[in-house]
Amino acid sequence: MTYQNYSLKQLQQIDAAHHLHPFTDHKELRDIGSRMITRAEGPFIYDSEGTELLDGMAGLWCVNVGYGRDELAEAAYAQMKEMPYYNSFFKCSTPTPVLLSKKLAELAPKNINQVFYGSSGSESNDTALRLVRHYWALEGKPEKNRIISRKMAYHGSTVAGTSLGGMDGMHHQLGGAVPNIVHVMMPYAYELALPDESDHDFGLRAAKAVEDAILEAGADNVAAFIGEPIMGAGGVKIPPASYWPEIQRICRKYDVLLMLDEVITGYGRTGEWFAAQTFGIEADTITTAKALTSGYQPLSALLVGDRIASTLVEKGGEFYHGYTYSGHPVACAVALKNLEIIEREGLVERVKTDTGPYFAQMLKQRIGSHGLVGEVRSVGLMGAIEIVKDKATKERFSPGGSAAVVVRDHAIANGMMMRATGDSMILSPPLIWTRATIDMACDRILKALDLAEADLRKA
Ligand code: PXG
Repeated sequence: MTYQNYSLKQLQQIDAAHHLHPFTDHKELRDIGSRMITRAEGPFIYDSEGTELLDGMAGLWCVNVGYGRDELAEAAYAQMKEMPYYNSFFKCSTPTPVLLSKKLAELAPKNINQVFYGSSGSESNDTALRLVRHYWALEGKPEKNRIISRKMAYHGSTVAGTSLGGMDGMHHQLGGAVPNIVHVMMPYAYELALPDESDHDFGLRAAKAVEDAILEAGADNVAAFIGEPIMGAGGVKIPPASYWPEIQRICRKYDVLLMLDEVITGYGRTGEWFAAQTFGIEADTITTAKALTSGYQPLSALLVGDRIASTLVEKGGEFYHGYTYSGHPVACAVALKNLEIIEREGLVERVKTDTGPYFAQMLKQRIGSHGLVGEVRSVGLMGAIEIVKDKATKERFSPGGSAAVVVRDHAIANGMMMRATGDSMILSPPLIWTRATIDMACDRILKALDLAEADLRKA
């Protein structure tokens, strides 16, 4: 590639003239110009000006094995040379998705043994929605098709993903969502628990909102409940321990399928291969993408439980659904190698027993005591820092979300790439982070918090 022949300014001008970005105010971007990320190695990314940033977000919650893995490039190269593409329609298959499916069936919870591929989390959620509704139709209950989701959920950006998700701004731009999807409260105690309510009781109340929605519709009209085990884009909202077991109990009681969206939590992030294992829940579908290839190739895998799969196989006939790139051989070759690296380096176990607990401890001890921080929370290597004006009363700076942006800008200026969502600062680093990397991140975040506090208290 010859981008080196262009100056940053030139690239920014071309970017502004021709490139529409995701989730971006284009006027604003055109005024300031994009930061051009040109290189990455291990836990670091580098921009065109040579600035080094510690990547606290693993790209966009995906680069779990870190950057610069020659093995992944070689796996893609070898597969492209041998056979870059063939489809898996029309009674054909190619070897890499076959072998990846076997591997995923081994890693997944034991009731899950089948995989349907796409190229993104959004596509996989579209597949999941189609599949659960099709399941009930095949079972002779086509009216059992309502899906219960949650406010602030993120399930992707296609029409189905947006409809399943609970982001108001996205719905406002949709001009009509997929019908029969309802959204109930999210299980986020820090903001939504009543003054004297314990986390445990709040978790049960948040689960009760799902039961109420089932009763309101009538259980015969409800196909499934969908949720991220930990809400990611909504701000790393970690539910109380009482929540998921209660959701499972409610779903079983009313024969409502349980769909987990593990696009962020899958493949080691929470210290288990899947957060279903972290929370001890059994799901009928698990949507995965992102870290399946550590972001080196676009690939998603919907893991389909035996209950749905056997109906689909035995009673389904042809399922009129699939993508050109379902089971793309190159993406699947990269996924196989990526999973091999995660296993060989013991990254899941390391998050569970070493870096995850250390991350939690450092967030609490070093970041949690800062004057701008209302709460820190984490599971495995997925965490958030809640920015407040007043620790005691939980009062926020106004307008909502503006303070976290100030912290984020200082973080980036001090070598720490983080994301701000609402008033939450988010961390979801590569699983290769060591204790030393966590220390480095905390140093940089503390500096950013100090600088932001000076700005915010002065303003
Ligand atoms: N489900 C979940 C839980 C996700 O986090 C998707 C589905 C959709 O995946 P695709 O591959 O279609 O993007 C996601 C994606 C953010 C951010 O700002 C998060 C995502 C995507 C873009 C931005 O945190 N998550």
